[in-house]
Amino acid sequence: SRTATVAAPAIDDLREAAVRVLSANWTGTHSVPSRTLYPHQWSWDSAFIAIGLAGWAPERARRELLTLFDAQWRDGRVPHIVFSPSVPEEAYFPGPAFWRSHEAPAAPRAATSGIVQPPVHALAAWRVHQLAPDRAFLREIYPRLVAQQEYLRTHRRPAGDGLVAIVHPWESGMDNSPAWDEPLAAVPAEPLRERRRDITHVAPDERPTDLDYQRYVALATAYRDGGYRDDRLLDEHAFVVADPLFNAAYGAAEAALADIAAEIGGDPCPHLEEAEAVTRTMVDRLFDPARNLFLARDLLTGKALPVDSVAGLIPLILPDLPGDIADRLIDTAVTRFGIYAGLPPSYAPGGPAFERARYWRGPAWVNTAWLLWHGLRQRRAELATLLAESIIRVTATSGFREYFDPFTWEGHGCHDFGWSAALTLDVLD
Ligand code: 2M8
Repeated sequence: SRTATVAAPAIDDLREAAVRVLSANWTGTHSVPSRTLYPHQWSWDSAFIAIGLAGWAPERARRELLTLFDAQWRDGRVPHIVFSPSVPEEAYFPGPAFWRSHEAPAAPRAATSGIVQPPVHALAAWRVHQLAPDRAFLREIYPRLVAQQEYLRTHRRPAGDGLVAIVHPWESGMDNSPAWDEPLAAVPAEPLRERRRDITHVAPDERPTDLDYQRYVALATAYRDGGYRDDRLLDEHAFVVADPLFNAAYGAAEAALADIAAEIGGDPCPHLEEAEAVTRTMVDRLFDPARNLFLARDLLTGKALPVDSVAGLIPLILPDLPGDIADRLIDTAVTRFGIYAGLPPSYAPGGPAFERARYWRGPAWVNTAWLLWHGLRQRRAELATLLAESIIRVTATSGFREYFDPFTWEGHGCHDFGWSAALTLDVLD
């Protein structure tokens, strides 16, 4: 069995410890990623956390997703943060006073940010249903998931080439990935007027730099001051990028929506067609046959961003990915991301930007390992099992930390981190 390398009592302890973390992070309506560093609701964290809740608290799993979608904007966008009114402004920067969502016509009642994160929610909703079947839940969430995709399809394809664009590194979920170094260098940095809160919780050398933050804030300010509109992105915005992880999530969401539609008596065909179309476009536009990896593309310059990011392996979650491309990605995962030895690092070791403890510039993360596991299950079951074992061994060794040294497994970032606990539970069961 895939848990054979860890003694049975340790597995029970790990399961209990994961449940304790998720219970402590549950607020009554949703979960926080971390009580210290991230005290609000985050979009893709909630999707991963719902997966981990489904096995033992399915009502919470469904509530987690429904609470997030209660803050969906009228244009379909699902904000990357939903702010809790009970948490003081000073607890997180940039908070609700920065984003000023209420000034945007399409915004919901709750205060939110105005940007998005990878759309892994349809995948999560389907997995929640598989673990704890509930068609009424699927019927409730399906139209909201469709609207989320519709927003991306109609507002976020500025180049007209079928690729969905992100307008901020925060939208990728991999904030300071080396893949964003080149496009970010073109963004004018402005002095920060606010104090960063993140580095009061975590060592500065495990986080993005001040210069990164200056650019993050400048970009978010520009998008906000343009009313969070997407109609002139290529002419007016300074960061417009097609990311393989984001686009793979978008395509996998269509495949999951096909499953959901079939389950509730809807029509899966348009979703299947869209999933196939996205996959084809990604293979044409983002696959680099020399690196055997998908690369992000800067849509302002048209240039591919030649960086070995784990994001480039995530298209393995696309069910229609051609077998030869999948084989080449798996070869890269084994040879350059070392998945026989442990969890894939966020950025391949040996690259010039590699830093083993700095956030998305090298450390291994449980969510990207889980996505890879998910993508490998149908294709290479033995490798998927190995990854599941690695997730279990790393969190059993170092706890539910936010990220890990890819070689020593030493934990970094915050403690009691939601998706590390949730996704460990998922691979344990
Ligand atoms: C990190 O991002 C936030 C901004 O959204 C931050 O640095 O404050 C990322 O790791 C992101 O992927 C994650 O969703 C978020 C909360 O865990 O933290």
